[in-house]
Amino acid sequence: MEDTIYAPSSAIGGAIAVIRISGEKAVRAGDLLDRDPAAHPREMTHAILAQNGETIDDCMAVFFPAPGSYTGEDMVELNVHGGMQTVQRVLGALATLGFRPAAAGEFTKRAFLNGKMDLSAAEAVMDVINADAQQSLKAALLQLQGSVRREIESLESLLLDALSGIDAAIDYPDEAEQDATDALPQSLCVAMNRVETLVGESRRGKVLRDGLRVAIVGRPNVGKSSLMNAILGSDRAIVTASAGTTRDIIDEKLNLNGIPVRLIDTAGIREAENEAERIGVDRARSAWKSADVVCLVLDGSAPLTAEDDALLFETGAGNRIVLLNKCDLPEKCAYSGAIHVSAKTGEGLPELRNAIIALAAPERADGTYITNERHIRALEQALCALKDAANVSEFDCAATDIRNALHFLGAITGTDVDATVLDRIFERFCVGK
Ligand SMILES: Nc1nc2c(ncn2[C@@H]2O[C@H](COP(=O)(O)OP(=O)(O)OP(=O)(O)O)[C@@H](O)[C@H]2O)c(=O)[nH]1
Ligand SMILES: [Mg+2]
Repeated sequence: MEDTIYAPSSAIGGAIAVIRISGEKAVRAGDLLDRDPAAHPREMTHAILAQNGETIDDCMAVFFPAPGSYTGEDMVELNVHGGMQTVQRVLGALATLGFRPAAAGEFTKRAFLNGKMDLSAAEAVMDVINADAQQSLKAALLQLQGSVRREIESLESLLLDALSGIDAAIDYPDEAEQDATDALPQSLCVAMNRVETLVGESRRGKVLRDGLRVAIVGRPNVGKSSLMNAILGSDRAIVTASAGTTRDIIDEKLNLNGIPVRLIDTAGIREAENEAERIGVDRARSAWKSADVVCLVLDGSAPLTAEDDALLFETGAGNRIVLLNKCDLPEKCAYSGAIHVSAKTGEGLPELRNAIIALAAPERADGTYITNERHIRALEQALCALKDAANVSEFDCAATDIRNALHFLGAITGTDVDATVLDRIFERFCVGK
C-alpha cells in the first residue's frame, strides 16, 4: 500500500493556497473538517478546518475519488488562505493524520504509475509550467495531450507488424518467407524515415523548450550592446563611446512571435589589453560557439577592419546573420546579404527579428515536436537499431534489432523504462506537482 502524501501545490504568498492530498487514506482529511467533502465528490464543500477544537482556517475542500483523479488515487484538495502561518498549520495538522510530505513530482509520478498518463505526457507537465512563450506552451500542451505518445505508438505498431511477419517466416518458411523478404525492407525504410523526421524537427522542439540562443558578437564599439538594448526596448546593457565597455556576458530572455529567445551580448573581440578583458573575450567566444544563431555586428559607418575580416571568417560556419549597424550615419562599408540596422533609430530591427525567427527552424503544421533531450536520444538509439536491422540478412538478427528499437521507443512513453530513470525524471519536478 502506498503512503498517503500531501503538499502545497500553489506558490507561497498568494491569497489562496492549494494543498493536495493523495492516497488510500486521503479521505481522512475530512476528520479535520466540520463537513465531509466525500459526501459530495468532485464538488466544492465549504468547511471549517480545525484540530483539537481550535479553528485553523475557513476553507474549501474537494474530494476526487479514485480512479477519476489526477493521480488515479483518492485525492482531497484543500483551498486554504495563503498566509505562511495558515499553510504551515494545515500541513502540520495533515501530518498528524499519518500522511507524509510528497517528494518532488510525486503526484505526477503516481499519475504515470497508475496509468493516468504516459511518461512523455508526465514530462510535459513541467514543460507546461515552465513555458515562457506561446509556442513553447502549445508544444508542451500537445505533448501533455499525448502527441508524442501517438507518434511513438504508431511507430511501435509498424515495427510490431514487421516482427510478426518475421516470426511467421521463421515458423512457416514455405508460406511466409517470401512475404517477409518483400515487406521488411519497406517497413524498415518507412520507420527510419519517420524517426529521422522526428529527430530532424526536434531542433525546433528544443528551441521551443529551452529558447533560441542568439549571441551578438563583433569587434569593440560596433554597437552590440546598443543593439541588445534596442531589441529588448530597455537599457539593459551599458553603452559608452569607449571601446571595451562590455566585459561579461549579458543574457536576457525575450519572446519573438511566440518563440522564446535568449539574447546574449558579449565583449568586443580584440587583442585584450588586460586580464579582465581577456577573460571577457574568452567568454564571448564560448558564448557564440554554443549559440544557435550568431549576429555578427559590423560598423557600417567605418571601413571593414582586419578584426572584422577575421570574425567574418571565424563565424562563417554556423547559423549567422551579418548586421551593418549605424546605418543612420553615412555608409563606409558594404557586405553582401547584411541587414542594415541602426540601434539609434530602430531602422532594420523588424528585418532582424524576422531573420532570427526564420533561423528558429521551420514550423510544423500540427505543432507536434519532440522537445525533450531524453526523447531525442532514445529516438537516435532507435534509429541506429533500425539501421542495423536493415543491414542484416538473417531474419532472427533483424528481429533482435527491431526489438532493440522497440525498447528505445518504449523508454519514451514509459512502457519500457527502469526505476532509476523514473526517479531521475521526477526529482527535477517541483514539490506539489
Ligand atoms: N550613430 C549611431 N551610433 C551608435 C549606434 N549604435 C551604437 N552607437 C554608438 O556606438 C558606441 C558604442 O556602442 P556600444 O553599444 O557600447 O558598442 P559595443 O559594440 O557594445 O562596444 P563594446 O562593449 O565596447 O564591445 C556608442 O557611443 C553608441 O552610442 C547606431 O546605430 N548609430
Ligand atoms: Mg558592449
